[in-house]
Amino acid sequence: MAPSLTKEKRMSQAITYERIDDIAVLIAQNPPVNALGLEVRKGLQAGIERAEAEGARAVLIYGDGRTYFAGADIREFGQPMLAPGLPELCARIEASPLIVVSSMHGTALGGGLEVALSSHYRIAVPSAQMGLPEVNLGILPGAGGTQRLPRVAGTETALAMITTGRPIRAAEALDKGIIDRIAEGAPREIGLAYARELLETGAPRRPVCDMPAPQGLDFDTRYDALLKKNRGQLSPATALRAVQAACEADSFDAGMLREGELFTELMDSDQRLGMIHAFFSERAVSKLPELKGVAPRPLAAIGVIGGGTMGAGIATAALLSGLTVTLLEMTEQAAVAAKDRIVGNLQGALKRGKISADQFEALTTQALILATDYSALAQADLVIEAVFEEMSVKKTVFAQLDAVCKPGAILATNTSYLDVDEIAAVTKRPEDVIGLHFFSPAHVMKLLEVVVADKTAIDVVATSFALGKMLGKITVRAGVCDGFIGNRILATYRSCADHMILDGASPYQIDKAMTGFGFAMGPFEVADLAGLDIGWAVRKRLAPTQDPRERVPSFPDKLCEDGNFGQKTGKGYYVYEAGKRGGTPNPDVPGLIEANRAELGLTPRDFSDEEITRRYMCAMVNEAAKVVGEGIARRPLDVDMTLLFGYGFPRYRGGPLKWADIQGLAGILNDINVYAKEDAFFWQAAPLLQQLVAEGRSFEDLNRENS
Ligand code: T1G
Repeated sequence: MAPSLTKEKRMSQAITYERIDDIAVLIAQNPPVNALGLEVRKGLQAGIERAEAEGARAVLIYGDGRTYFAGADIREFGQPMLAPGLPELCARIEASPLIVVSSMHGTALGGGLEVALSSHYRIAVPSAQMGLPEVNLGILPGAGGTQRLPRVAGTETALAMITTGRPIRAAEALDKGIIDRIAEGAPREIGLAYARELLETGAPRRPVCDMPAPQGLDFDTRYDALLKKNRGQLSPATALRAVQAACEADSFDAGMLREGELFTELMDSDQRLGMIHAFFSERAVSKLPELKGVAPRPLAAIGVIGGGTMGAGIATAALLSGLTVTLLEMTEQAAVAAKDRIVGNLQGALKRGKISADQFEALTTQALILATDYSALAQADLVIEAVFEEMSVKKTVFAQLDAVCKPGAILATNTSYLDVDEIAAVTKRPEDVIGLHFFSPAHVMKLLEVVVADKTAIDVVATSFALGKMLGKITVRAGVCDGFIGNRILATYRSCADHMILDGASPYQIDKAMTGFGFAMGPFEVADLAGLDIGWAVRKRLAPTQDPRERVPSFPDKLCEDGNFGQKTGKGYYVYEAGKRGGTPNPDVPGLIEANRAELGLTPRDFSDEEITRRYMCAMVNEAAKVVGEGIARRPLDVDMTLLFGYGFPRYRGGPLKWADIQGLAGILNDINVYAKEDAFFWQAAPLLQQLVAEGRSFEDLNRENS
């Protein structure tokens, strides 16, 4: 007998109600990701109440479009939560006398999985993913996830999912008892079939809140380990305390109360502000108003010139994204060495399960082509030059490319500092020239700076952003200046660190202070990793045009003159022993510093970690404000994403300019003016910073005005 269908009715703007025989169906329609905003919550609550009032025997909840609920509506954060709140809605769903079934597809995340866990039965399509990623937003699951998930999946599984935020696939969720069934088909059909079966078999309601409290474990040890592992990010360790409450509280409701307290604590934290800013900024950074409606040029086959670490990394990233790569080297031997590097990178991807053995075979034998003659690049859609960082070498390469590449091919340079306009000028097609600044290792680091030169055509910019998306990069638009966005700001906060050393601090104290701030590595550990010879080459290049008022230490050069380039030579600011992680302070360094101070007649003084951090961050913010003020970066969020994805800036602080807003710009400007009394040349306050303080505005205001 055909099911009888009651005419559908919208319970709210985002939820549609249907009745199919004994089953009330609640369909979420809140694109793009069915976020659990107010209208969705109201609609679900009204739908449950209507189903009960109209004598339905079961309720099916599913999402239209690409996914089941992907969580609370993050845009509502920071505003007063309007009723029904998510915790109350989940309690209402769970308490319903009817059987409630959730049918999941796409990404059931955060509040979405919490709604499913408050349902009595859960079914999913095989490709569905589910998780509680709230810690990645600086918060924790606040609608019962920390209380219900450990009850259905056990404490260990719940802790792993909640403190990492990592989603799992349906098969694992079934194995862990998080869902009851996997079925092929559309969420509506599999959901209806499952609900009918449950009714026909007289399946009972199964509120998770009635399940026994989960098994406890040594939470204190885990808490400390989480704090250490997350370098000061609070949400994972705090979320652990909420799961602990699920195990130790006298009742489910008492556990929910504790979850709510901890949730509010994190919601009111600066870290939540930083991480939400990062969430929306990493999505906004590649959306440029000027690219609206601009069609990218075709992109199927690219060329890479230079097969060193950088070139090999770029080629690897391109191969992994499905592009054909012709790698040009000067000699057969160099080309073979480059291939070995690329094959090594791809073997890593194979080991991590990112590609299959067949894909590995195809990439290394078909998609990658080696060449030693420029003519091999004649048909490439885009060529990326990654040769030695020397202007004359770059110009020679671009003159050759100009001669051989087809009309419409994009000629890109991977320079880290050099003037892209000057490079473009050696070609007859400067409109086709652009900077594509990758970060080492290029197949791992997420950041790509697209450096737009004066004559670069807009569709070349659009194609570069399309390439960034293909490669899975966070792509940031930068203007031309020495070091573009990231390296220019790096040079400034590194100088600030060197100045503090001349005045009494030590490289090791500075590294400790900045790892305490949340960086994975301090500036001197990073310098040793990147190679001290790179900074040395930059200092030599800039020395002829240096302003005599600039404080320039000599100890870094002395270190290099002695052949100490960091990890690659086993010695730099630290000494590295083979097979050992990290280094130990190089005993020669203090002597070099003392000699430099004596040379300059400087008497060292003590620095606290707080002062070191404050000066370091003020230098970073001040230079970043100049970069935005000059239009090298379009918006402050462009700088924040550059530092997050290219320079290890702690995500939970949102980026240097978000940090500055949270700290208060007036205080930062005041400190800069105080420091300027010691060194008026270095500490010249950025005009934009002065303007924002004078107008009582913030960097966030600029983000809003320019998005
Ligand atoms: N709220 C509001 N907007 C959202 C959103 C959300 N939860 N998720 C995505 N968007 C927007 C996003 O900004 C973008 O907008 C568009 O949707 C497409 O997203 C109590 C409080 C779901 C895996 O953390 O991880 O529940 O840029 O580009 O790559 O415990 O979005 O087009 O204008 O990312 O396919 C927990 C966050 C919330 C999931 C899809 N949930 N979202 O990825 O598309 S906290 C999350 C994602 C919570 C409760 C707590 C991803 C995605 P625009 P997109 P995608």
